[in-house]
Amino acid sequence: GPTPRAHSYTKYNDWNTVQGWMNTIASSNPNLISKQVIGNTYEGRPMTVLKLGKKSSVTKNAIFLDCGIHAREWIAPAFCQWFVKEALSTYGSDSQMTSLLDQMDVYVLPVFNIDGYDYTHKSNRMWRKTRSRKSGSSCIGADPNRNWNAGWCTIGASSNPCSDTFCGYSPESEIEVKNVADFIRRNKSIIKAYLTIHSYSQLLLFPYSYTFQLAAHHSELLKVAEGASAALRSLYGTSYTSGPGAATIYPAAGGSDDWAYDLGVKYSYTFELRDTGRYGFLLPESQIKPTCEETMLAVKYIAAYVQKN
Ligand code: ING
Ligand code: ZN
Repeated sequence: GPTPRAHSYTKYNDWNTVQGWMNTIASSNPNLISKQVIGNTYEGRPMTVLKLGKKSSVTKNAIFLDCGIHAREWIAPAFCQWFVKEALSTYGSDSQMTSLLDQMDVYVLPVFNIDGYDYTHKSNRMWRKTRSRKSGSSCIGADPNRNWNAGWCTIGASSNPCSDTFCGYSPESEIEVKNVADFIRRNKSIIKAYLTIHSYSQLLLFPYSYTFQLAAHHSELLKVAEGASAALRSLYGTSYTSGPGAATIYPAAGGSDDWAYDLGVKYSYTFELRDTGRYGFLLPESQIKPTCEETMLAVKYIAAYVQKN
């Protein structure tokens, strides 16, 4: 195949470059990283999860982190790559990261919607959905954040295959969603937190989005979100709003955080990273570093809380 471009943590790497980076980083850090393919995308690309953590003889609890459910939200995969780099480079020197990876594993899926991400690099920068096809419709793809079995397609989602928020033909009709849902179901006894990275709007959301009812753990989820947002703000003053999805952004059924929460993963959060609309999805590469640095503080805050609870 073609030679991958050089990987950079301060650039928006295309899929081939991310894939090459995963191979390199995993083989250079065998003591802290292992790779596993959890299935293939609709177009046949391997969905590779990086498991970060010190090897242990006892079963470790874990955090699941995914980025890039939506194809055009390029800062999200950039954050997952940054997280992996920071985890490796600060393990052994940063006491919090060391203790986190000693006690827990972090499963990182750097690009969830790989087919869509590839399409945004090659054909249409503003594509959001998957790239699945079905005979009978000329429209392509479903919204992978409307396709989970959580109030599926009841509110804030469309049953029109041509819509950008098409919920799909059934829950988990999108193979990428099915692959991740299967992985989380298989590991549900150990997964204590589910974190999913989107952009943009500077929000830290938690269940529910499919209903205005408050989650059973609403107060605790809000307290942790506010602590995480304060940690994030401490670096550059970037302001985040925290709250349940339905009331904070808009009601929307079939989202991954609601699904994970209803499965029993209590600490379930959706990040909407920078900015608030000046650049939107087209966040300049010059903002990758500050965005990732500040977001690390919020993710580490949540991880530390989960670790001690
Ligand atoms: N926002 C999310 C979306 O899928 C969201 C908001 C979060 C909806 C959680 C449902 C559940 O529309 C972006 N920017 O994608
Ligand atoms: Zn999104």
